[in-house]
Amino acid sequence: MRFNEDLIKWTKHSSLIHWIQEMVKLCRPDQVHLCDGSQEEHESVCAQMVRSGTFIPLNEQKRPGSFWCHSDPNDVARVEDATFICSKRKEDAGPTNNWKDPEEMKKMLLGLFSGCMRGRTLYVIPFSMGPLGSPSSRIGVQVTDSPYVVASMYIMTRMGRSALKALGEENFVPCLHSVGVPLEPGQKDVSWPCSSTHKYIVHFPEERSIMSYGSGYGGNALLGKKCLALRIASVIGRDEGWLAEHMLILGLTSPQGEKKYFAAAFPSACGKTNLAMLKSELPGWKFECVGDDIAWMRFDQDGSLRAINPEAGFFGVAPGTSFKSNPNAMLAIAKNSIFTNVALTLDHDVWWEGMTDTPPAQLTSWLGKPWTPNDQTKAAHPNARFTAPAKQCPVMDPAWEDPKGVPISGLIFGGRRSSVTPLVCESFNWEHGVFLGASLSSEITAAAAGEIGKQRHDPFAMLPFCGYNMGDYFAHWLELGKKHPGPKLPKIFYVNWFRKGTDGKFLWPGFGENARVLKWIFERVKGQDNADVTPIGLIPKKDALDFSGLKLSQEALQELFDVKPEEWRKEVEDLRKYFSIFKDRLPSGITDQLSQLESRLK
Ligand code: SAT
Ligand code: MN
Repeated sequence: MRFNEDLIKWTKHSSLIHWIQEMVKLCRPDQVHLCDGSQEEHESVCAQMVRSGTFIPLNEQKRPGSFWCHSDPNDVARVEDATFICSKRKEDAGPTNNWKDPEEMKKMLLGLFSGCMRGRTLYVIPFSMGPLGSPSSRIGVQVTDSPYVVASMYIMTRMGRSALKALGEENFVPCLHSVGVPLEPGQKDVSWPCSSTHKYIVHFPEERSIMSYGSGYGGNALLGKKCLALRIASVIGRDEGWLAEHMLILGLTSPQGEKKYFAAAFPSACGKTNLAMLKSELPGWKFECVGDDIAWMRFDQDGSLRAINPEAGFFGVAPGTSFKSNPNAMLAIAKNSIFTNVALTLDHDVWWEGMTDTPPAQLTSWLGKPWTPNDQTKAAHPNARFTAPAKQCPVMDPAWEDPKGVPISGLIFGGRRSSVTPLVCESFNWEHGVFLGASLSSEITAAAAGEIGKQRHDPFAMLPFCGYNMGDYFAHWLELGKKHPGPKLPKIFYVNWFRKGTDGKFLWPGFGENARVLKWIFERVKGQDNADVTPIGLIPKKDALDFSGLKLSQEALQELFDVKPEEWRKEVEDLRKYFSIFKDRLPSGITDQLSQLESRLK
């Protein structure tokens, strides 16, 4: 095939050339396309999807350069049951990951991949997670038969020839992906091909490679994101002494002009994107965004924890996003964006629940069917997504692409808890903070296929994303704090925007008002003496949280910070049971913290 000539012109990386040739032999595509990453190429891939019926172009006047598409109704979220960590030893994947012997898994997958791209084009996407050429960045090369993936990776990563150049002859992460629907001669394609029988999202942490089969959806198919930047990167971070986390990164500037950066972990679809680009309701306090989903963090020589955002775009939950809840996201998606599983308006713009108070009178639903407000179903899927270039967000931090990363002063964990945990609390120290991260639990959201609303433990919001034994991961966190003691070690906080009152309603307005909580956190990292000690951690002293201009009843305030010992004793019991799944891989630091919490509650 002709691509070989280009390939050797583009790179001298012999094992990369060999790997690509092997993948072509295995998958047997009709054509091979090496992605150069140019805008012309992006436009032509999108135009081709318009011709094939995958994409509908949006109204050029309203949303230039943008497209609407809807997936197969069975391919709308990450498939955690079908996600595997295939380390050599089962214990190294740990009790929170699905595991299969790597040799067996590979054998089975090679069977599935064999000839899986017949009738299709195989695209080769070299991509950089992290700014091009930054020593903290990692290069992956994804082979895929999905043009939707190519167009999305163009937005989400730095991809193409520049990434190959940055790679030089260093190691890369091989990422093989197929939608798993070969086309027989004359067979007509569907608009969203995916396998109805086999889905596998598989990671080989020792050889640092990824194979994903059968799904075209975001987290299953854009392999730079959850697969590389979290699951594989967490393993690399463990081995090299840094952290790959499911965290947004934001910069906060006080009215006095002082700036601090924070990184915050929340499970998928718990408001990370909203917090990352928050429009402050507090006069004078300015928020800027470095990233909305993933942080790679390492300590520098001065003992500062520095964070980079490995991504170049946002793959955010659309429903609930509006000019009220997140105006900066709305501006970021004003052009050059891809919308998946939202509703389409008659004049070819997009709509979703929560975008406006009243829905348009007539829509095409995410299922591609006519929809009116009388319909009982939702017009957009609850996990519908926008894909938009980060640089279009009006509040990107000036340092968001700084290869050195930004210095982190505080780390924040949060989950969706209707009771028990208060609006905000601060850990007593690093070890206690790691315990707070490990104790995170949250209600399941539509971001993953599963029982929505059910409470589950989601340590560090990394449950679906940690590429090794979660017990070892806790130990890694504890170890890093020990290695880097001193004034620059970030303080650790826990927040809960989702606590409900006895009436079942949210106690806290959330969104822009979360700025008030961030302000207290800012003051705490500056060393302000405005916290009270409780058995579970430090909470704001009375009147230390700025509630100016906010209508909040005295009872609501009381309930937001209520620490009920009997509830917390239950929590301890539940955590003890949960942590026992890690057996001998649970570090003593965590058990010590649990016992200390228990005795403080007495
Ligand atoms: O995993 S995705 O990238 O599809 C979104 C998420 O769950 O955070
Ligand atoms: Mn996420």
